[in-house]
Amino acid sequence: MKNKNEIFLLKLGGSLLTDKNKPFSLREDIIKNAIKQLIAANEKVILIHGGGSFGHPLAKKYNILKGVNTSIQNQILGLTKTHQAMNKLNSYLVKQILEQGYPSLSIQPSSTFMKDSEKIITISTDIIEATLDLNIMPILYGDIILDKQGSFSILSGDQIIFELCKNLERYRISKVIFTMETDGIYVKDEQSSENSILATECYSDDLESLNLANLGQKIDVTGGIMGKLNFIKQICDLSIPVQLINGLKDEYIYKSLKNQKIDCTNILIKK
Ligand code: IP8
Repeated sequence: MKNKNEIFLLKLGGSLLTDKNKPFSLREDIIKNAIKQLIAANEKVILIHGGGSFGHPLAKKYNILKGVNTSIQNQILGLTKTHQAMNKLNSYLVKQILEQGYPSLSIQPSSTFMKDSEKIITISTDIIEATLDLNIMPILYGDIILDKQGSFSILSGDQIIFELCKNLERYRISKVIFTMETDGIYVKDEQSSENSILATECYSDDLESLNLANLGQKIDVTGGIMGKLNFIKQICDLSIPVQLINGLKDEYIYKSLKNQKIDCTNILIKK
C-alpha cells in the first residue's frame, strides 16, 4: 500500500501545450487529452506547466531573464505582460480541468517564490501542502520572479520543480515526470553520425557526459535541454527519480502516473 503522503510532480512542457511557431496559440486537443489522462490516473499530483508560445516570446522581447535593463523600452510593462501571458495559458488549463469536474487550484509562482540576487527564496510551500491536504491539485507554471535587490528574472517550470523537491515537507515526491514532444533524451549513435538513439536508462551521474543529439533551443529563454538536464541532476541528487516522457504518445501520461512500462528516458539514482 502506498504511503499516503506520496505525490508525483508532473510537468507539461510549453512546447507540448502550445504552437511554438505562432505566439499565443494553444494546442487544444493535446491539452485536453493530457488533462483527461491526468484525471483518469487519479493520483496525487502537483501539476507544473511551461511557457511555450505564451511566456517565452515576451520574455525574450523584453530580456526579462537578465533583469532590469533601462535601455530596453517599456521593459517593466513587458515584465507584467509576460506574467499576464502565462496567466492566460494557466487559466485555460485550469478551466479545462475544472470543466471535467476535477478540483484544482492555480498557485501563482511569482507570489510564492522570490529572488535575493542569484538565490531563490521560497516564501512558503504551506499553501501547496494545504491544497494537497484538501485533495485539490495545485497547478504552478513558469512565471516572472521578483528580486529583493530591485530586479527580476524568469522562473522556469523546471526550477519550480526543483524548489518544490527541496522544500516540500509533508509530502514525499515519488517521481518527477517531464512531458515533452519526444520520447526522452537522445544520444548520438557512435556507429553512424546521422542516427540518434533514445537513452532509455541513464544514471544521474552520467548526465553531464552524455553525447546529446537533441540540443535544439527553440524559443526557450530558460535554457532548453541543457538547462533541463542541470535541474534533473539536482533533483536526482535529492534521491528523487525522474522520467522524461512523450506527451503525444497514446496514454503515456496515464501510464507514467500508474508506473506502467513505456518507452521513455528514466533517470536513475546511483546507489
Ligand atoms: O517554459 C518559462 O517557463 P518554462 C516561463 O518552464 C516564462 O521554461 C515566463 C517564459
